[in-house]
Amino acid sequence: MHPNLQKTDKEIFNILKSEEERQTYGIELIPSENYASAAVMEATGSVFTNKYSEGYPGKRYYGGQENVDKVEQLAVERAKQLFGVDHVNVQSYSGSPANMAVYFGLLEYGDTIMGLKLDHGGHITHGLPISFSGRTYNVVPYEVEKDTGRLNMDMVREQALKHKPKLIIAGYTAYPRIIDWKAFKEIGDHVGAILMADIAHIAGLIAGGVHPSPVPHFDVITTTTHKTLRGPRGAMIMCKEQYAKDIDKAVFPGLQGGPHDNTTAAKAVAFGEALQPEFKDYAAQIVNNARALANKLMEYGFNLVSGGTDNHLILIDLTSKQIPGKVAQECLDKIGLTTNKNTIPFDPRPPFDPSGLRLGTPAITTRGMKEQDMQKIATWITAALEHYQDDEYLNNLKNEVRDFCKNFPVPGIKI
Ligand code: DSN
Repeated sequence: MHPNLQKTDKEIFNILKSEEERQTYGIELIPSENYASAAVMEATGSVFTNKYSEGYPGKRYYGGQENVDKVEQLAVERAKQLFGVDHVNVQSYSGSPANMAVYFGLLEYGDTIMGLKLDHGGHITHGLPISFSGRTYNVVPYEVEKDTGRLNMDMVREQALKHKPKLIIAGYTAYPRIIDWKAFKEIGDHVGAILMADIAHIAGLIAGGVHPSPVPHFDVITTTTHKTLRGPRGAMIMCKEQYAKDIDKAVFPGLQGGPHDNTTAAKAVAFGEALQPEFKDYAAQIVNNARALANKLMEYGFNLVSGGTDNHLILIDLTSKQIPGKVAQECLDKIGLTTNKNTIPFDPRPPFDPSGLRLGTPAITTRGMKEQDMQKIATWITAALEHYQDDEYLNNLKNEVRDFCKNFPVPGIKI
């Protein structure tokens, strides 16, 4: 594979081969990652990367758009069909610019926004003080409940009533439970707030019918396209018709220049894949795998934030194991299990060395792993963390993991 790269750029070729090895012989447990299909990668690497197309289909600032227009229209139509929304903008470069576009299009600087705190499971762009969102808007964050690690909608309502935000954000990066969209709608209606759902993590679960959809209740919905949705790196914004013009203007020319047409083509391919009946089975298996992994980890004595999972992700509170998140992540890296250290709600430790470890099942489910394989993964996690200072022991586990991975090919990689 990659014969041209091999000829012209040995350095990048070698690093790429090494990454293909890592992805093939390791177990990918970062909940925001996935393996895009070979078709999605072909579109990403296609000649559409050569084109400029500022504007929207039928209204561009450059010539030669007859194919790009078709690609973008297909991406939009497929996304509409997948999520049942009025309007879609598929040009956002990624999740953060998509969120920024919503604020830029629908708010004035200084308006009040309400999102879940980052260390409670929110996202940087939902109002972290040092991000553009925290510096540009008046942020009144909400939190999860201390005892349960879950959202308590009475607490959310209280915060909204107190501050009357112009925009309320729901949708998270480290929240393992079902989101009650309807309860947000009631709160939004009560205080007159615009509702924005950031479904980046769970878009594939919603498309696959295993998590409720915010579409009937929310005004604007952003999502990345590369997580559970299994497309290329990128994002899109969906909204009710009344916000369509403002959103489109905010994306272009408000924030962006030319869309990445190769990515748009790959988004269209991924949406086409997600419209196939087998995507529903995939989404259901992600959740079944996460539940099986969570149950086994709890059986082995791990504390999970919120006591388990309803979706694709698991947040382990390592406090009782007396091993910090950074050490745990590095230890698992040594045996080929890729995870990420993560804060837990009310974490006394700093974000770069927090008390938690975040795991997820989208990528391993793409490889065809099932519930029985989750038992093995839970056993490896437990054994590795119990022997985190024993390199020989960890090396033996690494070989076991490597052998196991040979049974599960990765889409688009031929070693
Ligand atoms: N970086 C993503 C995640 O890992 O959850 C969120 O943008």
